[in-house]
Amino acid sequence: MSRAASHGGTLPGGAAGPGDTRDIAWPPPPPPWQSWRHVTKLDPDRQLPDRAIELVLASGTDALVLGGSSGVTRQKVLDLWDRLRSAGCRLPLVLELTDGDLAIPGFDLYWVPAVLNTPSGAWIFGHQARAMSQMLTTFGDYIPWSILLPAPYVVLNPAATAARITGATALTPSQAAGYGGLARLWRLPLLYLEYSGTYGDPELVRQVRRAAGPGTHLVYGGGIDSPGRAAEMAALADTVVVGNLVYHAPEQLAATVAATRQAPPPP
Ligand code: 1GP
Repeated sequence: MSRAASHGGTLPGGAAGPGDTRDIAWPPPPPPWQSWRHVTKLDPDRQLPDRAIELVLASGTDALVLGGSSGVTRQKVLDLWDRLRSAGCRLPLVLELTDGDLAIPGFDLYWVPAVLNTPSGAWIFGHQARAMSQMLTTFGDYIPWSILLPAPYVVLNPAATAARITGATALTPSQAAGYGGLARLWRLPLLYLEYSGTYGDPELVRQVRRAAGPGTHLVYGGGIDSPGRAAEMAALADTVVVGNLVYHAPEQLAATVAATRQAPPPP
């Protein structure tokens, strides 16, 4: 049995995405996400000028993640995806699957988020189980398991929307390291330290990196708005994510990519 067939063959109806009606093998092989050093996050709920899209695509970033903490709808994702395709995007596209309604076929990879440091179990697995149930009902054998990736978050900026929604609170470096140790214990392939909107504590990232061990891919996001910050976090985390800069000063994104590439990978 071919790889595609073993995972479900072609898409129902042969749809590959907006405007594309060819049959395609589904799912494609997972992209080499472990080698991505710099990822750019685009929020389908935010206005993004054409010029900013051009600068993102020219920046040298390794991949694009489409996602946001609130207001993301299926139509907004499709609209942004269409704009990226129209602009000639050839980068791997990741969709953050925060809701069953966002289960849109055709992305290269899907991050299925959970927030680990929340007092509410609903944000750890409750919403995800409901979304998964919906997907099992809707897509059944067509669920592309090989390109679904768990994205467990530790949310570290109490002022961020994700923290306010989930009740996540600030952590000391040693408290955060506990989540790194749990990631190692549970063999989590990825752990996302999310400071969205503010620059994080390098010492906390260092301690989490050490606790998580080599088997967990550490992602850092938050407040990277200069080459210096990109370099500092890229030396501590396997992947750095840049979001807000695209909306405030997209012409500076390429410099964060260059700094990330020059930084030594974390020990
Ligand atoms: C957001 O981690 C990303 O989910 C990036 O954070 O928007 O602060 O760059 P910023």
